Amino acid sequence: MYLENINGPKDIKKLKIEELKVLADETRAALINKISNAGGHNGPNLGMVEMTVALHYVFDSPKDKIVFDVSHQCYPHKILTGRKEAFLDSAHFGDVTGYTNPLESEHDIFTVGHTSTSVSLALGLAKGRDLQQAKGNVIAIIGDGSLSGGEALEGLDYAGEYNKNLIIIINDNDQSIAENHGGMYKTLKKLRETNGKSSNNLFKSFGLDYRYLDNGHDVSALVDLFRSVKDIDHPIGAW
Ligand SMILES: Cc1ncc(C[n+]2csc(CCOP(=O)(O)OP(=O)(O)O)c2C)c(N)n1
Repeated sequence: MYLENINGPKDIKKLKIEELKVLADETRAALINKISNAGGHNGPNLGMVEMTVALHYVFDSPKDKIVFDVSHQCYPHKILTGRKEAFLDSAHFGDVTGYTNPLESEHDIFTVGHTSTSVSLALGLAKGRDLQQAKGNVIAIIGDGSLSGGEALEGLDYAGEYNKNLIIIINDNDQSIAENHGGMYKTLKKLRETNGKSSNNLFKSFGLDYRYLDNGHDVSALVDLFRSVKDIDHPIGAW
């Protein structure tokens, strides 16, 4: 078992790419162990397992800052950043909350539960980094449902004219708490149907650079994608 030796991102980086797939499977098993016995957010977290493994493999948290939208999809992140007992051992299920919490870990940047916040929060962190002339990647993760909230749209608009490192991962699983409504969802559908090639591209319209990945559960493809955008010198939306 790899997971028993994982106490933070440094341990994940010791693994080979093929081993990451096994770690993802073990992380998913830990997740299911907790949510099937104690409840919690199922779908958002099951969708994030491989992505979280790849994020911590490529980026250097906490120097690189990962900002989750809503943060209800942070359970794999908690499992991989020193809090696995809260998912493996029923006596410790109550040790962690269902959202990111800086009191729990240096890898959690904000206490948050509202949708549509991650892009703006990440931009604030990026600006702070720039003012201090510091280095590091800032990564915002946002789902398709949260993308239509006003604060997310303001964040994307500002990101379009920002000129330093900012990576926005849009996790478009075509799922939300309820059905998505609004014109942007036609555009997102078109992007999914064309493997990101549709000329009608919401993110490019905001002035962002853009990459598309079809299979968000392919850990090796995710590692390649994240390596290709790590330390980028301008904002980019990675799908
Ligand atoms: C301001 C606000 N409105 C509504 C909610 C309720 N809510 C929680 S998650 C969610 C949608 C999540 O969908 P998406 O962003 O696509 O993420 P996914 O769960 O698919 O990863 C909503 C509306 C909230 N947390 N905050």
